[in-house]
Amino acid sequence: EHGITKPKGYNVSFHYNPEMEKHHFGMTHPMKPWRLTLTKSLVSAYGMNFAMDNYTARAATYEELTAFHASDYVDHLATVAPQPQPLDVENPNPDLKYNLGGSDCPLFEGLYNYCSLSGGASLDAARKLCANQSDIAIAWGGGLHHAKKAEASGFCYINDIVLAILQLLRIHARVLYIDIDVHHGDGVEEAFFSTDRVMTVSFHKYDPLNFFPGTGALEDNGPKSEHNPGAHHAINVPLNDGITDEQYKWLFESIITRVVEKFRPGAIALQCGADSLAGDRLGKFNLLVQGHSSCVEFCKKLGLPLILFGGGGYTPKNVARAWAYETAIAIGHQDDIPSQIPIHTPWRDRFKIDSLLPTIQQILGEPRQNRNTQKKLTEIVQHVTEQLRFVGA
Ligand code: V1S
Ligand code: CA
Ligand code: ZN
Repeated sequence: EHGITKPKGYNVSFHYNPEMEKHHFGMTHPMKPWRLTLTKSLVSAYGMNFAMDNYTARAATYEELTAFHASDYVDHLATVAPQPQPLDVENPNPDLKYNLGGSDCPLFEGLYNYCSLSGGASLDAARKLCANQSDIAIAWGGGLHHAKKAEASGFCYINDIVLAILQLLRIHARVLYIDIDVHHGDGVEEAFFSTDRVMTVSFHKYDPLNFFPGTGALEDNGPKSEHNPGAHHAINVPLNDGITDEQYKWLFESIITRVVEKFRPGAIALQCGADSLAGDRLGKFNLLVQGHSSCVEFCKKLGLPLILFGGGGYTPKNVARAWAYETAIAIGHQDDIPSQIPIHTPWRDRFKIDSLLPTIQQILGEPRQNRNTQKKLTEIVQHVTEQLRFVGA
């Protein structure tokens, strides 16, 4: 009936827990965990599950979370009350210390469960790669790149990416982290600031005073403090509104080709934040699913063990399109899935447009003004090339 069968010669695993969608950040909050359900329903409607190993992700344990996070922070996360604590001048509310309870990182029912499920999915994915049981492992519930060792930030409480990379480092001498979320991957960058075993590359909108988190300038390549092996191992690609598929693909491929050549990673961790797509509620790029997913396709072709994480993405129907199409790329079926969203897809009405790959006109009507000049993009590639002179043997 459907033509989707297991790819020969390599394995893809899909790590997901339907419990994640039951958590709510609040009505006005842009992060909607049910986008994961929408993604999963599209993946299943296309029959993609027949071509991968599907796992119900477990929750990460306390010990696993504290492999990166401070135990006092994890202890606090495990006990926080969704209601604001009464004001006590003698004992200041510890929520503030950990940046919890504000509008970006609210306290909600089941928060600790949500965090450990996201961490568990990414850890399971990393372990499948380490055990050589998967060539590509997918964890769309992960990708929460802003979380710090002892602090929540930008909708992220537990940095599942750092936890996963720590696993990969048990097997691989060097791991390459790439981040195509519209925001700077600051938490992952900072976690590996002092090692030359992880190189981080983030593509993001950069406008320090007006766009979160405000870090990630071209010149920020890791602290150049005395004998820091991590110096030059952070690469930042600051962009402006309106970047197109053609420009993004060119930049991505130019930079990643050079990085892989010099750094020679043993595995790649790719954060696929879908807020870099056109029509996102927070992001303002002009990327289509085609351009976004070309990054996944390019990484797959490098032939290294690959882990795919989710991340941002605030227009759920477009998030589901991108992550479903990127799942198709992982299993090698992107060219033989119908371009029309299957009629039996649950929540099909949510997609509005019945194409899996809508045009920019269908999404936005008029594309956003592109504020990225080719001159600036060429300068970025030039800067990266110069940075890479300090990297590798
Ligand atoms: N941009 C943006 C944005 N929008 C919100 C927000 C809006 C409505 C709410 F009810 C709650 C929050 N917060 C922000 C950003 C954080 C963006 C995080 C992106 C996460 C990721 O995609 O990279 C990975 C999952 N926060 C801010 O801009 C901070 C403020 C400075 C302004 C907004 N207010 C609400 C908080 C402080
Ligand atoms: Ca990014
Ligand atoms: Zn984002």
